[in-house]
Amino acid sequence: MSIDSIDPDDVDAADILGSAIERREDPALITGNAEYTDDIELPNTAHAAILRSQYAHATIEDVDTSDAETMDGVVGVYTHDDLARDDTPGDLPFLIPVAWQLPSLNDVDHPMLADGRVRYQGDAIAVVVADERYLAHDALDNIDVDYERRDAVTNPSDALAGDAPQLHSEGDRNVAFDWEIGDEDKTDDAFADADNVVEFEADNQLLIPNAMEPRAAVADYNPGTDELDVFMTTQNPHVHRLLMSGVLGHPEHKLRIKAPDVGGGFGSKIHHYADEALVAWAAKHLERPVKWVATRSETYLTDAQGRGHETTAELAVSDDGDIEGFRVDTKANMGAYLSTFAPAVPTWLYGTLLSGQYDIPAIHASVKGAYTNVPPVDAYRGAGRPEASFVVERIMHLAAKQLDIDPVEFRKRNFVADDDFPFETEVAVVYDSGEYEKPMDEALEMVGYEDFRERQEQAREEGRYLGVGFSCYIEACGLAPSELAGQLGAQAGLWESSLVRFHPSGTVTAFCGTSGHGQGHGTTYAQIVANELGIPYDDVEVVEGDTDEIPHGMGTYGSRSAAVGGSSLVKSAEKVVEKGKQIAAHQLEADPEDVEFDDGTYRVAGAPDRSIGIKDVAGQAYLAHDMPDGEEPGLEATSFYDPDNFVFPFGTHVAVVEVDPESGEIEFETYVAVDDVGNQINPKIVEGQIHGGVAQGVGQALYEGAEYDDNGNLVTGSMQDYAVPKAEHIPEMETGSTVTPSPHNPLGVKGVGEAGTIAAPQAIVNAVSDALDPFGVDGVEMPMTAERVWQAVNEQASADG
Ligand code: MCN
Repeated sequence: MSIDSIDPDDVDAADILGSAIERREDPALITGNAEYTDDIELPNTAHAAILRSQYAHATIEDVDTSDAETMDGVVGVYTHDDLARDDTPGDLPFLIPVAWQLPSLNDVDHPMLADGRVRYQGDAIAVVVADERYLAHDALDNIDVDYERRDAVTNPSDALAGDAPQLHSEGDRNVAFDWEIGDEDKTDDAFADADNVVEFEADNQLLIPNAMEPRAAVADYNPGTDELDVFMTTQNPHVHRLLMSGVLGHPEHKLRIKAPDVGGGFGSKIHHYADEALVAWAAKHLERPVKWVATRSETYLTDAQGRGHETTAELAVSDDGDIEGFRVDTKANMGAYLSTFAPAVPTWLYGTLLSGQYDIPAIHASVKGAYTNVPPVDAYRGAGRPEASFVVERIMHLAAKQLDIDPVEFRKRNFVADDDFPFETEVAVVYDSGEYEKPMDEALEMVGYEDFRERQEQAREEGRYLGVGFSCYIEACGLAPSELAGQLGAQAGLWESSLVRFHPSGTVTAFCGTSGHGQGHGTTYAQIVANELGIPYDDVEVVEGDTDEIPHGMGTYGSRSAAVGGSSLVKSAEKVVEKGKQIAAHQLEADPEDVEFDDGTYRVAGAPDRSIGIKDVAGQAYLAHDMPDGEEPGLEATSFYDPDNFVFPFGTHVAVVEVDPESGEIEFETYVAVDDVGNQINPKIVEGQIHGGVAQGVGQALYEGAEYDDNGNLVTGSMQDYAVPKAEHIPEMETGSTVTPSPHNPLGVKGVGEAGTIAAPQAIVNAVSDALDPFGVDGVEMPMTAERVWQAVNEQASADG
């Protein structure tokens, strides 16, 4: 069952919001007419290449750049000392922590180029700028680095052990922070009296984001005006402008960040990396455009990675199957330095979701962040929420099994009840709205659960091992509510801004501070604005991703664009309609109080023939000789929209697999996803986001994982070693949806961009665990390669004697 796209010309204007119209972005993207950063060709551009540490941990005794500097065509070679000698950026750390405040945060310096020490394989040491790209790369081979190697540590539990190699001189040297949430005493009491305690222990492996387009930047400096333009692969241009302006000491108002078309990000292009800032610095220093495009190997070595948790958890459950307490202890890999949002991910974005869809009366979680010799670990699709959902839904599976209760019945027994919303959890958030049984029931129907156990039994008799796995996830997204985020400890407010501008001819440009990079905002935002203004969809153009054009913005991540950016557009459009009413009343010689607006037309109440369309009003706003008293010409409005809560999408995903215990192979029989993302602006785009998200979840469950050897060398440093799933590895998906509008925004929407990724891994792990129940296997570590599955079966067989 898949939704068909509709030609927008076939949709009545009144139905444009909520229609599955085809994405307007796609023709350019699939015909080679998109413009990515690497497509930008400025005259006299020089090219940068970055020398990266070959070791994960070493002292740098010396960097000799003399041979590289004398190569024909090399324009400059720079190390940390060169930056320090320059007025900008001097010796500044490049990270300005904008993320959540943590009293225990041990914030360490992160120089743009190594200052006598490298802490992960790929840490930047020097930058070469040359007339040609390949020359710059060749010159890297002529830089001589004298390293003294140190021991490396790549996982958090080893890094936190007493005898671990220490990464930094600051604080308790491998401890990034120590954080907790919930009520420890209440949770201890729940466990003291518990009938049953269910235990869980598992890693949530490190993942590498793998956007189609590698990170890239082109910087252009005008010494006459001091204007510095940086075109780059960013998900949040205004945030990058603020951070880069601080790092370079360049005035914010003379720095422009523009995101051309961006080929995916999945979180990895939110963060402020050294590389893009170095390109901007070099362009300014050389007074010449400079371009840098990461090689695929560089993205593997340096893009901020995701997940990286080691967790133990316990669930206290009564004999009747009521959950009474939940205790979680997590060690989170932060990598070598703190990336932009990193501290927020394993704390507030993780701990606050540990109640899942359940009414759990006592929860306590503690999280320790550890510095290790891997690249910085930060937000990657889902960011903290997949890790939370994984722990919750794995332990739900194990608890149902231990208590011998059907996993569906056990979940339903503990769901937050429909009439308990808004529901305040034990971990600091208030869920907005939900009806958790609905998607569960729809998914059960779709998967044919009624007959499944019988089929499973029959198959087992034939020597075939089928398993079903559930994931009833919840996520918190629409990242914004400034006040709430502040109460949770965020340093910066989060909101979104937009500008809706009528042109005199009656067409509209809608500007928004979010910055889509694959999510189809051009389509969905135009649907929103056309609907609000009652004008044809084709008359609305959407602009994002340019700090010179858009008033301000916080960017696209945390599935916030529809709920916050979209709502901001509603507010701006409402202001436009209101101003238009004054002008319409003036034109119609009526009292504005008597003028009504509907379907793009202003009418005098009770006199339907006295009317004027909003497009004509726009013409009058710019061209008329007189305006109503107190009104300025023009028809546009700006809004900064700040909601009062997050939105909480939810759903049930079900995987049905067959596992061959002889070979360890896993095959999908079906994968069902029923999601509730509130009202849907465009069901086709929603479905596409779920498909993409589930594909990444399948990747984590079965194929992907960043692996390091004992020396901290990345052994999965290319697409040959890091198994991004191909189309043939993704199951045929059946999607369904329920609709529970959020009361916290005017569109009633919840986010969808991360839902699939949050939901999928544990549905698949639970399905494999269910299939292997006859072999006594409770679970297999992700990625569940055939080898690991086979080993799990055989180890259990040996253990059983
Ligand atoms: N939408 C809708 N109805 C809803 C909710 C959303 O029609 N109820 C539409 C939106 O209007 C938007 C799309 O669905 O066109 C996604 O909206 P939203 O959930 O608000 O998420 P964002 O636009 O903020 O996108 C961020 C999210 C994240 S956090 C990651 S990571 C991710 C993702 O989106 N990275 C992506 N999806 C991606 N898709 C692509 N192609 N590439 C990425 O890098």
